[in-house]
Amino acid sequence: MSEDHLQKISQAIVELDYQNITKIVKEALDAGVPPLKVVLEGMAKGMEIVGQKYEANEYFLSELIMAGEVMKEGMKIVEPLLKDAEKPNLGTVVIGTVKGDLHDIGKNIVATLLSAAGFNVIDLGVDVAPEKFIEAVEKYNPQIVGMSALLTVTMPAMKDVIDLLKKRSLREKVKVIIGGAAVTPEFAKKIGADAAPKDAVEAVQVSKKLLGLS
Ligand code: B12
Repeated sequence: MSEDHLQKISQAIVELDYQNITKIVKEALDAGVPPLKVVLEGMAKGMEIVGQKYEANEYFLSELIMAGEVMKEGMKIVEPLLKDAEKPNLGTVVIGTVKGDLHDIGKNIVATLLSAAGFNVIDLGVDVAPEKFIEAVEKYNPQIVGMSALLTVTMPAMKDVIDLLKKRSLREKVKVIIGGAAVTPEFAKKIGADAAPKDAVEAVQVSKKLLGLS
């Protein structure tokens, strides 16, 4: 039953069904499908298929843009449900998508779940220059810096941020987590990040672990 709803959601993203995504997501939630499942096994799954279609030249840039809009529309319904009123204070996370990269759907989900878990999340947005990450670390004194990159060409910008943190003697003060479709634990190790959680759920678990909270 839950599978049918998730399949419908994923299909709505793939078919770029902006008109009906709200209704389809609401139906799933009303039927008791957990909000997190709606995001990760419904909408994110659909985005994966859209990416494959783009790679196969079945979809083009306009479809990528539309799919992003459909997912954002669906997120509007789910996001409030992921955020809890009563939360512990686990620390501060500064997060952003690195310079040159405009993908923010995954980063936003990570930010939402970290916030729902009790972290104070400072979201710097997209196309964030290394210097901006440093300024935010100096201003907000976070325990964790999170970086997102979806393009292989923008992944090196993550190393630029880590190098700049080292140069400013800030690296020891923060844990660094990175993510995005092409990011691997090996890459994280190579550039000197602390971890590369594969999705938003793991991002929360790993963040707590890095701070000795679980
Ligand atoms: C939607 C989309 C777009 C939208 C983005 C809209 C938006 N507001 O984000 C638009 C249309 C703008 C776009 C543009 C482009 N895109 Co695009 N896009 C995608 C697509 C289809 C889906 C991405 C997505 O949202 N996935 C859903 C989310 C939920 O998943 P996610 O981002 O991976 O996030 C999860 C994890 O990775 C992780 N995570 C993510 N960030 C972080 C951060 C931290 C700290 C942690 C811990 C975890 C974490 O947790 C998330 C949630 O579980 C992907 C295909 C794909 N399979 O990834 C291509 C894709 C990323 N795009 C691609 C390309 C080539 C482009 C363009 C260059 C196209 C062009 N010719 O112009 C431009 C580049 C623009 C730019 N400068 O950034 C390629 C990249 C190839 C590569 N390896 O470099 C992909 C892989 C498509 C493909 N198969 O070829 N794109």
